[in-house]
Amino acid sequence: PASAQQPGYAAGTPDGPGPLANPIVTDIYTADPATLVVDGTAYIFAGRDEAAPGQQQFVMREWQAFSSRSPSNDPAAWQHHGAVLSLDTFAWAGANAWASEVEQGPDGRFYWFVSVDGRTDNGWMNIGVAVADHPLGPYRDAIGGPLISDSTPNSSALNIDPTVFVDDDGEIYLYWGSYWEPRAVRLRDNMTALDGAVFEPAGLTGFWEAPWLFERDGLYYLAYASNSGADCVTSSAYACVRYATANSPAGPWTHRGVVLDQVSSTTNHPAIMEFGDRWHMVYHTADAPGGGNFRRSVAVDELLFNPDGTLRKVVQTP
Ligand code: FUB
Repeated sequence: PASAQQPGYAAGTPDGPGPLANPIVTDIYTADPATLVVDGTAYIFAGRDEAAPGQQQFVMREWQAFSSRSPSNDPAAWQHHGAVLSLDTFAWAGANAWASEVEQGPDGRFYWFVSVDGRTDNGWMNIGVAVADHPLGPYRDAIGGPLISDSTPNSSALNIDPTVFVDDDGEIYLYWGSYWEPRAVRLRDNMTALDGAVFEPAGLTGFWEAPWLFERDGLYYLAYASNSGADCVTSSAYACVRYATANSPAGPWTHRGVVLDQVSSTTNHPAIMEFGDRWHMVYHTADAPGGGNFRRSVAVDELLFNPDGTLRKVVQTP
């Protein structure tokens, strides 16, 4: 039962999830969370869904930031910093402030990798990079154009959903992709240039989109949205989160199963964070009042590991 798995996780009540629980933000709609922990502060960076009620398309123009020194699914645990990055930062971008991730580079600065449309239609997504001296900005365009685009050799069918990981040995990896085409490449120390060729990581069974790469006790994990398999979804319109493990951030990966079931929104998008002695799964749902597939809201739940390093399935706190 959830209360046994997650003792005291929700700060809403001493007995577990209470009225002050997911989604963590309800005054605006937020999606595609990314997490970062710096100097004892947890950050969530998320896109903002601005579709009107009933509008069946993404309307996303900016990214919002939240911080906490005691992260949980209690909305009161999170300070809201507003829009700290928008399409305006990228002079070459036209629309679609889709999924993103902030990672601290070897130079100590913060690099925000974003999915954006280079034009004003929905067909040409790119990965851009912004940089700042502080997680909350101010950010500026680090390149002046896309890091990854359709013209990047061997790029994905849809170049979205970047996840960046700086390993202890200094090697840096970027994973991204959608439409069943995961892609990976090493980055140079400056975080803004490719170091070698784009490759297709092996072993990511059922990959759809939304990769999240992290490491724990020398084992590498890649969580990702999948829209296939009876263990995953009731229909391919929805997605669960599967995960795979590897002995190297380059793979090859071994699929380990589903860590987060289908959620109430069609899209699913994981971010995973260690804070203190707890790990957290951050994702989005359609659960907020007035919510929907294009009016999503960020949720937080505890992520638990088995003694052998495999992941227990996340219990979704309503
Ligand atoms: O929010 C727009 C797109 O939907 C994201 O880039 C995907 O991960 C999915 O959540």
